[in-house]
Amino acid sequence: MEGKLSYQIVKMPLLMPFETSFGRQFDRVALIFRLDADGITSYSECVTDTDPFYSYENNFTALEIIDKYLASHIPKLPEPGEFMEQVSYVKGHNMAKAALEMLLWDYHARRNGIPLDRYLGRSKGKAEVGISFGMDPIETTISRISNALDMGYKRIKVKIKKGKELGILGPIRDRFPDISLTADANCDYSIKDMDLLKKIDRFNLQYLEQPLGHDDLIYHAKLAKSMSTPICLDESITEVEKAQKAFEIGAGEVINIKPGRVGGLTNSIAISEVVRENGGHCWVGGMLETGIGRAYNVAMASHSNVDYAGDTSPNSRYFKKDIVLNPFVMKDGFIEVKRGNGTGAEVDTNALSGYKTAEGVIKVWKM
Ligand code: OSB
Ligand code: MG
Repeated sequence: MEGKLSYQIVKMPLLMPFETSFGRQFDRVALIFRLDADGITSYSECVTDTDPFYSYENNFTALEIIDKYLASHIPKLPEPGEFMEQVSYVKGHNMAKAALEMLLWDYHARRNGIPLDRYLGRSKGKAEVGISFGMDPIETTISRISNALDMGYKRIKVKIKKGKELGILGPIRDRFPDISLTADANCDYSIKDMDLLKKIDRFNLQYLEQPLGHDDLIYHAKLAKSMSTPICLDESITEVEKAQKAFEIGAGEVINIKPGRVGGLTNSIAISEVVRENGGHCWVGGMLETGIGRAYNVAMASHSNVDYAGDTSPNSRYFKKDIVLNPFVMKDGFIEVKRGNGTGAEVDTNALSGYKTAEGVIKVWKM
């Protein structure tokens, strides 16, 4: 059997800059993988970017880890779960692992002639959609929220940072007293900011996402006990066992499952099981993916263990032109998942070439 694993790096300008507590992003520099095997072509996206600001990984560490340690397992086309066991000796580097694990999900789903969400199992066939707003002048944010609500989004999330939270959340709550609203701090606070964080309780958020350190659970548990707002963990949950520990010590009631952050869809499903067993809630987040990466998130978001609206907004809001020909559209706050076999994404190879800044072949094989 012949096969090839290759990659392209694409630099796609964002329609609007996206500002979080860790910086302002102007483009999405995406690392796209392509697997050709048995006449099947699969694409996946590594959620790393150029900088190690959300996590320690970036496009270059991911490429190196894939090239040096992970790619050698691909020619045998293992099932995704099997692949994850084979590469468990590599510590961390979940985003790199996820990029190949997802390729294998798409490959096997296509080989079996079924859509990815059905191959994952227990699909609801659709995903409830929320939207995440970066930090902008408050009038801009308010008008964007108003548009998003008109479009049918089920939940509004805004980025906050230390010292700016009251000025962001106050005016939004005044203007939209009843909407499902959440805030994401991307680790900007420390436990010493407890008194400030408690002031957030007055805004009646559905949850507060990742207020404290990227690898912290203990102080989140301490904070969760002193706030009425439920805590949602994003950065801190990098493994299935961390999700289990989070529930054991009460570090949060909600988990933002990002398939890229947790090493792929096998671990995403396992984390959703932990959430269900512990009576928590979960939803599927995003990393400003192109239409290639988004498709994996949407498949996971349709899993019946996922009970809250995700950051799975159609990415026409981020890019003027996507690199897939059939990007998801939202209707009445839901995305219908089914579009054909595997992820169903039809990659626009012209658009891909247009955005390309680098490419390479990682491995070619004949068995
Ligand atoms: O923390 O959820 C986050 C984007 C980049 C890095 C981190 C995060 C985000 C988002 C965007 O909130 C969600 C999306 O992809 O629409
Ligand atoms: Mg987050």
